[in-house]
Amino acid sequence: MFSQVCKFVLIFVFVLSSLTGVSNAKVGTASIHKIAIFNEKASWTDAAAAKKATDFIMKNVDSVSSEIKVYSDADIAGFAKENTDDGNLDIIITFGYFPVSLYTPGNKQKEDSLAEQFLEGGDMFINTADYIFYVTQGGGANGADGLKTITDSTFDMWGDGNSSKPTADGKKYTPSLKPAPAVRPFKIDQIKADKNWEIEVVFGDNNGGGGSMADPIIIRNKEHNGRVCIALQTGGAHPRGEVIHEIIDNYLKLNVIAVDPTAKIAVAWGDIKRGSFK
Ligand SMILES: [Ca+2]
Ligand SMILES: [Ca+2]
Repeated sequence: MFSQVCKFVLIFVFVLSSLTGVSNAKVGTASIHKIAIFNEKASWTDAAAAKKATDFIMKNVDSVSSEIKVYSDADIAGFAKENTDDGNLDIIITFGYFPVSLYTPGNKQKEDSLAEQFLEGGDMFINTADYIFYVTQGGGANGADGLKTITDSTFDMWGDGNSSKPTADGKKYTPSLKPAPAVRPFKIDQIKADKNWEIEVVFGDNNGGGGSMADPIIIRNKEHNGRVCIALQTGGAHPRGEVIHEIIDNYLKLNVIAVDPTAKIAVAWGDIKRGSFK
């Protein structure tokens, strides 16, 4: 009943904002369209643990308007192509191994990889276990340059010995998150120093709030709205599926709206007025 009321309110607000041309970025309408999970290969976790986390996410996530599906390396390229620049927020989840079909190993695709296009279309990567974009076919063939190349930044995640505690937002949104090693964190000062990226939310850091090394965290690009989320980038057994599920359903569901909502609504309303709305 409550969710039905919520849906009604959201539809009402959407219609109202369409009519007035005003959009509230905190109000979402089915904000997440599709989720693709890649667990064919993993690093710093094993196939069985990645499968278990995948099952948990697929069983529990309820804020996706279209579908959640597991993709092979061969097929995930098609997912990325179909869902880039489609006006919806789509998510690719990885377990420390990055698919070859999205990014040719070795960082030769400087700007034109499917991974970078997906991100720059306003979509999102969530990664757990090993360093995001680092390990691929041939082991660490992308290395630390994978993150730099795909995000057009100088970010690194060398944080050996670091550990993470839930922040206030972590306690609020990700109750399954417990203090844990976080040896490949985002570095807060690097994000703040980059004119193109900003910190969206920190669920855990080395200080339990206001720290310098963050994991889990979501960063967002100010221009294209693409998001990168890391969650428990460390080895060993952790509640990876639970925390990712909570980030999606407790945080993203309430705080994220589809890509560039104002422009989209304006275009849609223009189409309605011109009688060309499809
Ligand atoms: Ca999309
Ligand atoms: Ca690039």
